[in-house]
Amino acid sequence: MNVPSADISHLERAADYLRVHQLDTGALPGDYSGPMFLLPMYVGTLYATGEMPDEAQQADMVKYIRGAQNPDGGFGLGEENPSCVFTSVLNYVTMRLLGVERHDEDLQRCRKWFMDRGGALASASWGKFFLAIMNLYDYRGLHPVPPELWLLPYEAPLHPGRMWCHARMVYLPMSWMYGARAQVPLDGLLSAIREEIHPIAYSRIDWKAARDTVAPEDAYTPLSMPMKVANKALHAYERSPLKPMRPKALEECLRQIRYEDEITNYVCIGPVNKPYNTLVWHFAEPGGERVRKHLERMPDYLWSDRRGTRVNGYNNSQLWDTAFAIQALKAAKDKRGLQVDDLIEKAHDYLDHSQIPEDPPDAEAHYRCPSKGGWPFSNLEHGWPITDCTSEGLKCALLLQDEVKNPIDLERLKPAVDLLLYWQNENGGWASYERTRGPAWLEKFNPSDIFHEIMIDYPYTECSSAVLQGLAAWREVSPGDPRVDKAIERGKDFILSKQEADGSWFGSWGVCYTYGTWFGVWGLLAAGMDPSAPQIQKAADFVESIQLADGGWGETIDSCAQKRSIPTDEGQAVMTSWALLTLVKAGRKDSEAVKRGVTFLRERQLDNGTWPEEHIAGVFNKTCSITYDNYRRVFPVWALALAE
Ligand code: LAN
Repeated sequence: MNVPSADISHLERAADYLRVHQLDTGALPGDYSGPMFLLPMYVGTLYATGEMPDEAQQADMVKYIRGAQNPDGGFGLGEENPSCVFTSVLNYVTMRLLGVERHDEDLQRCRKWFMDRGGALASASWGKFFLAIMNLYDYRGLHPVPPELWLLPYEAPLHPGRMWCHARMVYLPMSWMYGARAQVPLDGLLSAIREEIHPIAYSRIDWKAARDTVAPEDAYTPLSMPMKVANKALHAYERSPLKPMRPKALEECLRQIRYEDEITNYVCIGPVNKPYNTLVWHFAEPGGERVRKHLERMPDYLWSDRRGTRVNGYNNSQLWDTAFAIQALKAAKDKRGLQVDDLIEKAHDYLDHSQIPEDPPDAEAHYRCPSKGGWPFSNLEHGWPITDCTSEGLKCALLLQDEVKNPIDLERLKPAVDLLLYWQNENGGWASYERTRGPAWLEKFNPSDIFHEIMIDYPYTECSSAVLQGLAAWREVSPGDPRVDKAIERGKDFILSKQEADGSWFGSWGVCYTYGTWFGVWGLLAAGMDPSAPQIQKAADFVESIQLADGGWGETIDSCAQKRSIPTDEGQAVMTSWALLTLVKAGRKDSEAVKRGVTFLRERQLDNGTWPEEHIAGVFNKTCSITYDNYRRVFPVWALALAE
């Protein structure tokens, strides 16, 4: 082991912070909030079921909403996004449901912002849909979400089973509620809100016209021609009194929902289908056992701190965060002699306990893949395995073989490797949860208005790189499997095909090119490319070219929607770390750029060992920002371990 004598007190402080905050399970807790439509759906669901949180929690939610309001009065899609009608109206409604009076100053500012743009009638379709459930919007003002799609043969490209699982699992309860025209009963408060969010009296609204009104702020993905044509046909179908397949379709939706609920222990795959599935059971079996089970798991999604209470973008991000922490700490131990055996041992426990032991029963009838050996993003109860999470889990398990008391047996890792191989797409890349199941033109039927590329599970640079790294680590301990060799070669070609002309890679799940390029470079190196290869040197040149004057790196969330790197005004610790990780592995450890980056990180560290909260570093579907709170506690450690 190479243990330099240099001062490592800054790394020790960073580790101390993690030590104090590590949970008994070994995981690291962290804020994973940011999308501004989640708390409204949560509160609306509790309001509908008559299970509103206690007063203290309600006040804490109001506190959060007020803090997230943009200076112009509106709310963004995510905390760091510019205002849009969708989340402005939903947060207005939420504050009202939480007991804030309509004359409240913040509410007035919010209302003015969305009224100037046409009120709730100009919201993206996801907002209108939720308002329809809450009886604040008429179902006639929605484009149909036909449950009958679930009865199509799987061969049909439009079968929901071919969609990206997140879109599929959100549109599933939506189809049921649309088909059943489910709505909470109108009460005094809802009647009042109805008149506050629309530009004209509720009874006079032209619902048909409202279907296609979308404020420019909400129309990131305007409806395509084919979608418009399809909507016309679907409306004709809705008008016909005879819908012979509807009862069967609704039954099929319930069957799928039941499966998702039970297999995830009522956690559900994400923060949208969780409240939606709860609502479905509230309407289908009011006061029933399923509603109770759902309500019990609602708080899994909450996050509270001094900024107030809000809803996370997943039930938590613990496996993901813990896997990166393991790799950062192990690097700091190996390269700098940091004493973190206790932390690593506990984190390994979490890893050990969150590997998925079995395939889901009757997987095919529910469009699920095998899961055995995989790792989820959050925890075992959630249980949906993900390509890159599985690979990060595998990497960590291999990394700690000689490190912990009870390393995960290699036999247990074989199914993880099989899963990774199974998930590879024909073009060599890996998508997020499943193989890509539908054609790219399905994106033309994206009805969301506001999210981009949600219809199918696309192969991503990040997921592909993570998997390559896992397979390469596996090959070290278990060489000679031609399936693995071939998968790595094909994966490498996929990553090369995604490199931009300037040497960078676009990041889909982190902001933005610093994230994508880190994965691009590490993926190619794992696949056996030499750091001196022109593609890697070009990537390093790109990274150096976007270093900021203060020695750090930083990109804004707009970089993701606009697909070009847009600098922040100051360096950001997390993005600086990604850049350093890239440069060091590209053979530039001794460069001036790396030295300045290291100084930047060291100077930015807080007394408590972490780094300041800064611009949001996570993103999804090109437009929505999401907080990865632990990134600022983990990535600087990793970068400093390797770069100093
Ligand atoms: C996530 C969270 C984890 C994330 C990573 C594993 C980090 C990534 O590498 C692959 C994609 C994935 C799994 C991911 C996909 C999109 C999610 C699920 C989210 C960003 C968390 C919330 C978001 C979900 C789609 C929000 C609901 C909105 C919809 C448009 C359906």
